[in-house]
Amino acid sequence: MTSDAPTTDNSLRDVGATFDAVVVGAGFAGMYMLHRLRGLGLTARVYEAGGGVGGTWYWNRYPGARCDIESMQYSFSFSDELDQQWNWSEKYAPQPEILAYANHVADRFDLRRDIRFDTRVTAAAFDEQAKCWRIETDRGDSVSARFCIMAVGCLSATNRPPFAGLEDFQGPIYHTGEWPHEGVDFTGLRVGVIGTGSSAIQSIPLIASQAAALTVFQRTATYTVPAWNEPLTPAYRDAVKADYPALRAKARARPTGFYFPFNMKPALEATPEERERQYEEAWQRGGLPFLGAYGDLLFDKDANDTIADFARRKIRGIVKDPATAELLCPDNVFGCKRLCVDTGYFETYNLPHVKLVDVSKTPIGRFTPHGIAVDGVEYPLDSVVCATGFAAMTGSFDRIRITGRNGLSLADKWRAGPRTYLGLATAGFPNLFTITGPGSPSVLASMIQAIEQHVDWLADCIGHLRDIGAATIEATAPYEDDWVEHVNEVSQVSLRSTCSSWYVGANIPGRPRVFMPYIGGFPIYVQKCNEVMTNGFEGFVIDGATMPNEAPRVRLTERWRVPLDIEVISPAAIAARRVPVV
Ligand code: N01
Repeated sequence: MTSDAPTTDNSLRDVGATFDAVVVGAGFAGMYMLHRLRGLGLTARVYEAGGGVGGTWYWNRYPGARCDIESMQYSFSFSDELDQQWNWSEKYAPQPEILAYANHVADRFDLRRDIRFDTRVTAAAFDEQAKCWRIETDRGDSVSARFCIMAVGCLSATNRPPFAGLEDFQGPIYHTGEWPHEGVDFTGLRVGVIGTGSSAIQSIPLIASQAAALTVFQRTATYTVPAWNEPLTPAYRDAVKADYPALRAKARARPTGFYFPFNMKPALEATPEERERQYEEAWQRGGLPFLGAYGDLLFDKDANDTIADFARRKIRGIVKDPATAELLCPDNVFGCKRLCVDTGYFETYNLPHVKLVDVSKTPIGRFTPHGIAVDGVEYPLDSVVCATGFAAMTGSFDRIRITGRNGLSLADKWRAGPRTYLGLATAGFPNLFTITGPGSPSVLASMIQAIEQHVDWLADCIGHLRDIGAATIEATAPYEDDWVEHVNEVSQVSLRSTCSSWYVGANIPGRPRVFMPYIGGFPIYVQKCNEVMTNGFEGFVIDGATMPNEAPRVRLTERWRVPLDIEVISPAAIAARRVPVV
């Protein structure tokens, strides 16, 4: 392996340099991957399109942006010292604090010297003769690397619908996922927000608190549960830190990769009174765990109807104008689209200057110079916020020209939907890895835990290849086909596969409809990854080894070998594939 990494200076370009690995992206995935590659003694270069680390948390600076997994769990778990030293201020940390954490990690582990910022990878092509990747950037870098590791994020490529007349609009148009760093002051302005997903739901109450008038354009009403966010007391933090490893272990044993109390009892076995009490208690605890009120909510439509009905009654109880309340009541499966977590979202529609416009039947017609026209009515606006989401899971790959063996382009291979083995690799693309790629739990788990598990597995894999002197590793088509089929099959037993969400690519016209993340549950997935490794990377072909492919030494992956939490994932639940996933 090479050791000729050039010195880093963001003004310098890498031309003709060779690295052991190139990592694309310096979000949490790219940062941790770099740390682990260094631990193996390898040379690595990270290219990052943004001006700093943090990925999602670098770009999504819209008002109200915060995590919706409790802060004490929404963080790296690989360093006890890091866990002990960092103090989260709130139950759900705001974006600036999560970004500060990412920067702290970058400093603490001295990551920046191997990261080139403001540099977007434009092309990556596998050189079959040299058995390496040739990688190019928009700043003129042209390098070679044995491994090319895509840490490009699942929700990074913004979706900007091509509304007619966009160029006519005289005011600014923002996207929540590419928010101006200097912030936006909406004071006294007439603001339009398009979309009612998580980003809109977090930002709308804060935009409404500044704007003179706010018009929300809603295509699909959204279920959202109150966060009940609050400051974290030192006593609470100390209590968690006193046994942090135990909390981390409990989280790993959960289908979601984060811990919260879960009730496995089926909703339909409870009496209506019991259900009401249970839902009310869960609502008062708030957040994503609301979906853990019963074990069958995402598997049985009748059970789901009971929680959906409860949520609609909550909306009608909060929103004073009955017509607006009805428009805000979703009629789809509860939790089918990603559940949202809010602070004062529905209450915002009681403000006299906030208006809801239904664009479900009559879509947005066009932007005019001074507003947006729907169904012949013009809504006057000074600025517009597109909270229109992302080309999820595969959009970030589409932005890079990726070419594997025999000139096969990844875009062509994935045209009918992404195809991967374990969400980690794809046949025809040796030594190309995808951190939290499609086909892995990724967005259905706590992202940072999902990232860490992938990175640890990849580090062990790369370490093993070095140990046996191998040149390449590549997923094989039959194993990939089986995995793709399994991902698809498991998704069918969940009600989640039934609606037009970004999980299936249906938020953007023309994308293939495929359930992209793996919904079988985090621990079951981890077990599969570990088995593949201990069986000598079953399903992969390893080429050029100078030593036998003996059972790999499991180094980092060991910490993911936790016993399944049988309280939550009972054998019966697995048999019925009733894996509760929030
Ligand atoms: O995007 P979305 P997001 N005309 O796709 C609407 C994570 N996240 O940025 O539902 C009119 O959810 C679209 O309508 P429809 C989280 O995983 C987490 O809000 O497609 N409307 C929808 O209402 C989340 O799920 C946090 O019919 C159009 C909205 O725009 C994911 O990121 C915070 C339209 C897009 O909602 C994405 O969330 C934020 C059109 N042409 C995000 N096109 C946390 O709390 C789209 N829409 C951690």
